[in-house]
This record gives sequence, C-alpha cells and structure tokens, in this order.
Amino acid sequence: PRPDLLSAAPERADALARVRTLFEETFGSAPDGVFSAPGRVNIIGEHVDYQDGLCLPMAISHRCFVAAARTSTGLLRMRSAQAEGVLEVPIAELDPARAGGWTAYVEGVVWALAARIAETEGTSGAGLDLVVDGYVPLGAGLSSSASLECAVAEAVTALLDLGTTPLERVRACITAETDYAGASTGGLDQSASVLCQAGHALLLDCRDFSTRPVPWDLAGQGLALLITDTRAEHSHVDGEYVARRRDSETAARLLGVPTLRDAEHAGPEQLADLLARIDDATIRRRARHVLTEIERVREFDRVLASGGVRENVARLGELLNASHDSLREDYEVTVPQLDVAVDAARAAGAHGARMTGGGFGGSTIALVEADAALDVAAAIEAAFVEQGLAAPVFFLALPSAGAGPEV
Ligand code: GAF
Repeated sequence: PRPDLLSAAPERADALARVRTLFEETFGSAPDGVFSAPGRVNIIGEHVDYQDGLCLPMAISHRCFVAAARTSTGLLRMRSAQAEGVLEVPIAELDPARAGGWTAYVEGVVWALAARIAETEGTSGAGLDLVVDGYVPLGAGLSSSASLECAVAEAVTALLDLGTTPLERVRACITAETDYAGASTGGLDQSASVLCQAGHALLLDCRDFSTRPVPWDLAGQGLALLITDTRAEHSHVDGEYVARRRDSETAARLLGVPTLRDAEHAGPEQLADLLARIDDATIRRRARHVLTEIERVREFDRVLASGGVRENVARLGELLNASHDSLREDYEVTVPQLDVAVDAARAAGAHGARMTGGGFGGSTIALVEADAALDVAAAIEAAFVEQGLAAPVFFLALPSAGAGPEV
C-alpha cells in the first residue's frame, strides 16, 4: 500500500493563519472574524434536487475560509488566495448583469441578502472587506462554489448582525448561484454546506429543504468512503446540466405533475405504467432515473435506520451501484473518467461505487473496507494509467461540520 496516494485537507490552524495573514497584508488590519463552509459529497440522490427529490449528502473536510471585516465604505472589497488582485464594487450597485468569475459567488450572496441588509443597516453605508481561501478542489464536483457562497453568508450575517436562520442562508446562497452567478442548480450543494453536521449524513427533502441528520460513522465500523477526483473538470453553467434539467421538466409536464416527486407510484408495475405514458424514449429514460433515484434514497435511508452501515453494507453498495448505472445509462451524465473509476473500484472489491455531484467530470465515491482503501485507490490509478487518463486524486470523505464561524 502507498499511503501517499491519499491527500488530506490542510490543518485547520494552518488554513486559519494563512487567510488571516492574507487579510492583514491586503487590508492593513486584522479581520473581525473568520468563517468557513465545507464542500460535500452526495452519498446518493443525484440529479433529483431540482425535481423536489430526496438527497443524502455529507460535508467533507475540505473547506473554504473567509476572513472578513465590517467597514463604513459602502464597498464590497474582495480578494482570493486563488486569484490576483483586489476587486471592489459598491454594495448598492451589485447587479447580476456584471457577474463574472469567482467574485460572482461573493457578490451574489450579498446581493441576495440586500433586502435584509437594508432592513438592518438602512442607508448607513456599511461595507465589507473579504479575503477568501478555498481548499475544496475547483471543478471537482465537490461543491467549491457552494462552500464559497456559504462561508460568505456566514460572514455577512455575523458582521452585519443580520440574524438570518440557517435555512435563510441556504436560500440566499441558492439565489446567489442561480440568479446572480447564472448556474441553474437545485440547492443540494448549499443545503449540504450549511446544514450538515459532523459525524452525520443529511437526509434532505428538496420539496421544502427540510432535513434530518443521519448517523454516518464509517470509521467506527471499519469502513471508508473513498473520493476519487478524476480531474475531468466540469461546470454547471454549461449546456448539458441545463439540458438534463429541461428534460426532467418536460417529463413532469408530460405526466401532468408539477415535479417528478409528485408522480407517486406504489411499486415497479405502477412505475412501468407511468413511464409508458411518455412517448419520447429519451425523456422516458430521464424520468426513470429521477423516479428510481428518489426510491433508492428512500431505501438507503430505511436500510441505514434498520441497523447501520456494517450490517447492511452489501445492500447499500448495491444501491450506490444502481445509482451510478442509472446516471450512466438513463441520465447520461457520466464521462469515461467517472465510469473507469467506478468500474475499477468495483473490480477491486468496493462494496459499491458511483459518481457524485453533477457529473460530466468531477468525482466518484466508493464504499470500501477501511483497510482496503489504499488498494482500491491504487487499482483506480492503475486503470487510469492503462486508459491513458491523467492521474486522479484521492481523499477520504470524513463527515464534517457545516458552515460557521471559526473560533
Ligand atoms: C450539482 C448541482 F449543483 C446540484 O444542485 C445537483 O443538481 C447536483 O449537481 C446533481 O445531483 O451539484
């Protein structure tokens, strides 16, 4: 085994020191506070959030850190450890039409909270200086943009005394992503980044964003969730994600329901009858993915509640596999890198493996025996070499806390 195959998130203390130092170098004084929010993996429940479905994400240990101070300049001044220069915009002039690059995810959150800021601050001309430092790999399907939005929402709420609830912050971050940054996503990522709890997965009902923490102690049961960042970069602003979303909306329309979540069916026979009402074969397959995926989340949750991961590892693995196969065949959002990683993990003895996140690149997860994680990673790496693909990066998914202030 090669322990160096597994990458780790930086030590929290080092990350804090780095973002504080960059803030002082940039703005000449210490920040009022540092805030952070995690990336996520979705364990199961993929491409169902925008159809009011059920998802089961968990926060990972990679986080975005934001050092911030309140000012009286009326300006939003922003610097990133991952980009050049300090960018600034008067808060009163924030406008989706000017959105571009990484600052859209910062501006969008402040813009989404503008009414709240006006209520609290009136026209007092409050401003914010922010330095962001993200450790969630970009474009890896691990929600780097949500981690940035959610860390900013924590900072804005705390420093401007907005008193928002966690759910209001989730909604502000979703608005930032969809209406300001222009990525028409479904809310899974922002909900996970704000609401996840350490040691738990989060059962998320996207109908109303209600949640229930689900104990998820893999390490205590000799198991691990291996993340493979395939390094095939993806983006949600691109056409394919939007096209799938449109297909699912078409399916709901053809079935005469507001969302596919409303297309209730009691079992496989009723599901077949329901799907037979859709003539277009592609739209029918899209609907089949969403409807069966929601059922898989229900079953995953039931199985977990009935006795934990270890006792049910075979069935949970089957559900992960079925989720991936449905995303590959019916929803068509995988790419060769994702399929190679999943196939290699399964062949190397993983209980189950699937892509996680939006697809078209990004990452996979594999449920493995803890003492086999390195061997599974090595097998995936070897498969990538054999296929002439760029080397992937491996992490363990350790269930971490949601967004909040750093002490
Ligand atoms: C991306 C989106 F941002 C989420 O809203 C969700 O649709 C996911 O893809 C697929 O489950 O992460």
